[in-house]
Amino acid sequence: SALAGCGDGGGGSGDSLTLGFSQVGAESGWRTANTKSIQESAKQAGIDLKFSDAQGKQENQIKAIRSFITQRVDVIAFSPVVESGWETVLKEAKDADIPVILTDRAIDSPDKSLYKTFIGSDFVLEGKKAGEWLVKEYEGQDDPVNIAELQGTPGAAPANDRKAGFADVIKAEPKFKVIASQTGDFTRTGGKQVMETFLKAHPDIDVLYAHNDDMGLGAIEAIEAAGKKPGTDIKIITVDAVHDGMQALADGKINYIVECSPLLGPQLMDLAKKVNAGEEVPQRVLTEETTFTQDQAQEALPDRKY
Ligand code: GYE
Repeated sequence: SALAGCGDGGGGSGDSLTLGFSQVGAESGWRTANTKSIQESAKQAGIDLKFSDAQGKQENQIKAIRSFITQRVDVIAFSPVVESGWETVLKEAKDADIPVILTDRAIDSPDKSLYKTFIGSDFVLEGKKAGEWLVKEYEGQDDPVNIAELQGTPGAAPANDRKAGFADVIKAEPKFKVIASQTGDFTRTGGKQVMETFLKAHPDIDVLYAHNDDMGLGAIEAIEAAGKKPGTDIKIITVDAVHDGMQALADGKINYIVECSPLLGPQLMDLAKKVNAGEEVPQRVLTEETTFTQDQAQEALPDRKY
């Protein structure tokens, strides 16, 4: 521990770094892969990981962070379930001199001194990529395109940003109409249930835009149960590119996936070591990502790690 100049452990353990990590939960395939990446890379990096699962609740994350402060871990990292409401607890960490790393999701506080760095994807860009595919797909057609949207967890950065990026691109063409938009909470069950109600209320949905693969996969079940063909009768765009999503894309049930990488572990461990050593780190570390069509999914599937 960097704090324990005087007698931490003896026996050679004096150099080890303790990282407290508060995870959102286990809502999706993305999250499961992300947790695995963090746990495995902590082990590989020789970092003592204190892992806490918040089960989708901000109050649990705040409790976990407070307990990390009490335990005097060296570094705190967390993936904020929602964007707002973090100032108080992050000030407590700052006062205790424990550096914080935002992982995967951003917070909306203008006070950038509350954390050392933020590693994760550009969710607005992901939404834009989804919209750009749609614009190309319907190029030269004037008929209205009715879109249903399954949003992620209310107040979460990826839900807010994926919605905004998509809306920003499609607004250029009035034929695109979002006729229904609701949260499916990033889960398969959520996606299925909400899609069932969408289908009852709107028999004329042309396109589904789901903020993650899991909700898209749930929606596919609802579409099939309603006697329609996903990928054909209703075109589907999702975000993440986890294994089951990629399989559905390769099978023709999804039409396009915007990738969002969950493999943040190695970079996170690297950043944790640097901030613990007092080294400068960039305020923002972006993840590199691509997109997949059905053909590209067939090609990429055999080598996917998650
Ligand atoms: O896309 C979704 C998960 O924050 C990027 O959270 C993450 C999102 C991911 O539940 O599947």
